[in-house]
Amino acid sequence: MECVFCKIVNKEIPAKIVYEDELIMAFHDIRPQAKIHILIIPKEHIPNNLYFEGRHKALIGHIILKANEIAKMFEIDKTGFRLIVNTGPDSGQEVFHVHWHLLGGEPLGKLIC
Ligand code: D5M
Repeated sequence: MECVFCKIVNKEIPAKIVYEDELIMAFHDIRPQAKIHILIIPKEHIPNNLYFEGRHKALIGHIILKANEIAKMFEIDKTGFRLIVNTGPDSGQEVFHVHWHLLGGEPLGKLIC
């Protein structure tokens, strides 16, 4: 299996895991772009946002709600945070196992949208 995030799910390579349940995992990004930079992934290998199907609706909701809990865990719920899902070449997606970037802990700068 070549997918680096599947290897983290299977505990074949280490990660600084901050949350895990039967469906998802969250761990520190190895190349943080902000003071707090957590990646939230489904355990199922789904290459990117385009591959979600109707059966994933509950999983997607679960991830969004857990993102709020993880933000509270890191005390960035009051100061604010950003959730990003890069999808495809123009987004710069590097790891083709869908993931949410949870960024915060400092002012992040305004995006154009
Ligand atoms: O983001 C992919 C992100 O994944 C990027 O910020 C680095 C991070 N990454 C890559 N390998 C690891 C490991 N092994 N642990 C933790 N974080 C990792 P993308 O949206 O695909 O550009």
